Amino acid sequence: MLYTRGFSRSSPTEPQPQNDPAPAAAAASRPPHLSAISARPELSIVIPVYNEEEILREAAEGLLERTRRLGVPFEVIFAENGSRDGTLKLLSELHEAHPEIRYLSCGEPNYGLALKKGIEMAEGTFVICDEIDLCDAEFHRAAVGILDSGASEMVIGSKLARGAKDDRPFVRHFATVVINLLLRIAVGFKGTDTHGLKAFRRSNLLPVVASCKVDRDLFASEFVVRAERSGKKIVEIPVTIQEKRKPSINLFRRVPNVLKNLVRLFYIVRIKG
Ligand SMILES: Nc1nc2c(ncn2[C@@H]2O[C@H](COP(=O)(O)OP(=O)(O)O)[C@@H](O)[C@H]2O)c(=O)[nH]1
Ligand SMILES: [Mg+2]
Repeated sequence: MLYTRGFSRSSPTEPQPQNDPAPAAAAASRPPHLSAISARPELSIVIPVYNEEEILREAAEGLLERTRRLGVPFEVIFAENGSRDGTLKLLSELHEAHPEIRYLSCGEPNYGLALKKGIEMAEGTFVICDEIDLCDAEFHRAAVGILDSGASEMVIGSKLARGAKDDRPFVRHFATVVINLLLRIAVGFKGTDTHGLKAFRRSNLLPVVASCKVDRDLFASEFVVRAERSGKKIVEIPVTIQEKRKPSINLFRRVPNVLKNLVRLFYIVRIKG
């Protein structure tokens, strides 16, 4: 496993991850009159959403506009569960209005399960996991560049890496520091952040996703830790975090579940192996 912070370049002698042959085959068999959007997407952006009716439309349409500038066929997958507001109705409207938007809805509120199902539904060569209050197009551009160059198999947008700027309230920044420390102690995590922005080549990381056992807040952590432990080349890039609104769930209400799943993760990773 190679763990790098900041941008890195692959050396010519480094083995390059295998290209997923399916998009090339799809492009070759596509009749010339069909637009790129009818081809399999090159990029899938997966965003779990819960009770987000206030910011969803503006964030989604802003994201579409910025992502179109990348000039590659893409899709945005919203993974919803448990919303009690108009999020689901809005998702249906957005899907009707924009061919790039797809969504799923799966039962009770559960961030990890939604993210996992969203990744499994994604069809792009590259998958980016984002959050509706971030939608960080700069990270998308940088991450796809790194993955495409073969320099890394997974790119993490870190709030704690050198050069990152975390403009969230101190208590939330501190919580990220604490959870990172607990992951280091419990499962030997070597990076600086697991929650939030990440990008990877779909075919390469799907088996890792499938092997994850915990859900809710710690699925994302298990995913990154398992990727690390299975020897994937991971690069962290520092991000600037400017949330568009306060978190939808109170930080302190999340603590019991995070601790419970941390103990589970310790057992699964360290004891069961
Ligand atoms: N599907 C789903 N999404 C969630 C859930 N909780 C939070 N999210 C989404 O996860 C992302 C991050 O949530 P946020 O409340 O900002 O928490 P933060 O990660 O601590 O900043 C947002 O896109 C939320 O809509 C949940 O229970 N289910
Ligand atoms: Mg947030």
